[in-house]
Amino acid sequence: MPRRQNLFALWTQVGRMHDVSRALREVFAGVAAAVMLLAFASTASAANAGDITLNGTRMLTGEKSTVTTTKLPNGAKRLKYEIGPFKIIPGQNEIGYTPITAKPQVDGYITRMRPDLVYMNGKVPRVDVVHLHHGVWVNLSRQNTTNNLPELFFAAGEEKTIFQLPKGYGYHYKATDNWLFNHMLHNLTPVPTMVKMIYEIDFVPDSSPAAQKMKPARPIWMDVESGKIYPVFNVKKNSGKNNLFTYPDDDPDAYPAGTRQRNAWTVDRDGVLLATAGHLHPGGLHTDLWLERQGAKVRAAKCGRAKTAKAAKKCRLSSPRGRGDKVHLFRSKAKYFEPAGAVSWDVAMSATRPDWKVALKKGDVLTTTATYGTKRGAWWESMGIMVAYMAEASDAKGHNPYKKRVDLPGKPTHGHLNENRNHGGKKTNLPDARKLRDGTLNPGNVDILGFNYRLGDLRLPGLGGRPPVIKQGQSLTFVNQDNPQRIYHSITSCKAPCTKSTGIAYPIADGPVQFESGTIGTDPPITTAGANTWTTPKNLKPGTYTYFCRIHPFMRGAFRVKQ
Ligand SMILES: [Cu+2]
Repeated sequence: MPRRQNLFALWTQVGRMHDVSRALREVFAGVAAAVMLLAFASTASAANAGDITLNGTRMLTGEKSTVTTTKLPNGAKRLKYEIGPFKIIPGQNEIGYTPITAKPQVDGYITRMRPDLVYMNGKVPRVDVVHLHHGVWVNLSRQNTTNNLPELFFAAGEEKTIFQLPKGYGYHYKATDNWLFNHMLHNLTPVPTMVKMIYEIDFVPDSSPAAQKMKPARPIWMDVESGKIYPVFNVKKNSGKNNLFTYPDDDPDAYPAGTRQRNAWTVDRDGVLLATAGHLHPGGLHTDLWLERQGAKVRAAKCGRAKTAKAAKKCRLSSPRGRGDKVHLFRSKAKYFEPAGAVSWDVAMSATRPDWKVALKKGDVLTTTATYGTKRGAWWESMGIMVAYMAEASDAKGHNPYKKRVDLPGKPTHGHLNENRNHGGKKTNLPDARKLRDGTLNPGNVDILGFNYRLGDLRLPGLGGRPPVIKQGQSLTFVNQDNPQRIYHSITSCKAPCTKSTGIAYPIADGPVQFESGTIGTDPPITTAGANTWTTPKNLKPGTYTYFCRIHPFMRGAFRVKQ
């Protein structure tokens, strides 16, 4: 398809425009994205067997998708659909797009969505084997309220948040809408596999009596990197204040001068926020939603007249929280089931309770932030998203958040998931690189080929397994020779000896000296560094440095710097 190639060429150019200002590049990226999504829109309805991806050739999806129906007491039906299957090749870690053809045949309201990822036999893959980096449900027939992308109305990462609207509200769906699934599925092993995406929706058809009482809600997509195709940011170890890093507040370069404040949205008309839940990556602690209203003032807690200490506490707890015209609406908290703490995907995000409802006025400004803990490690390519839903002012009553506290604790949307059981961190036979004899002296390049670092790979025998040595002030250049297979790697510092078993909580980017290559690969440049090589910093002090691959965490290596 020539059209796709052109599109791809455009995309590639966008990635290579290093000499053009970042702002301009983003404009180009936005245009490329819009063009691409429009192209998909025109083909989506015709495609039963969707095999459209960014690269055109990678992810084959099948023709059949089954649906199961369960009747719910309130007149809704619980429908289960499949997207895929997806063939994911070893080490795959790319963004793909697939038309969603398995969806309701009639118009109606969606009141709840639950995602899952399964093998062909229905079993849920272990998260340390096949990993759902993200899946986003896109309605190409509408536009996002908060940015120039098509309407994003549901998303799932490995935390698999279940989304539910308060009773009486639904996302109004039209059978003629074209849906697209934007996914990043990650195969952490060198073995190809097949998976399907499952999504379960509670659906009230327009023809049912229950639909007469339903009111529509629209998605408000809040994202700290709103509008970007790959909306990620990096969190460095020990960054922020007291090992807490909040994006964008703690990153002065988050939104360079002349660019848009991506985490903000100016409310376009009066309405009521109905629900919200956050999306984070490992290391993330919470996402927050804030409101600013010109001329408004957070009502101060006047608890001095309370008769008892208990009454005073109750008074304080019911008072709105914020300062001046900025009030806190909700904190979506990451509840980690992970025994090692906030370092893995073994987590559930909290969502608002049904009575949360918040009245908004036209001209209000909503903002979102994402907070990560930085004591344990760096968190490269992190996300901070809050998906909210809003009803028209005529269809709902909401609380005034300046007068009444609305940011009460939410509820995790699910418990511990079985697929998150392999935490890693156990003893292995890998050698401690600090005790190994010197390897090759000043080799210049270190190839990465076939999931091995060819010099200094802790899993290799002989010379290949010994750390290559450079002199202080010199550097090593890693070359990804797996790039032609579209397999990408990273060189990410990890605390020595970095030899424990691989799992969802190990290894992490916890090297005392931080270095990070980014995802080295050339294509597509949206999710990679756009370069095939990476050179170590020249200012490293003498010592043995251990590292791993973020994409394939079983890959471990070391190099040595000498005086
Ligand atoms: Cu790798």
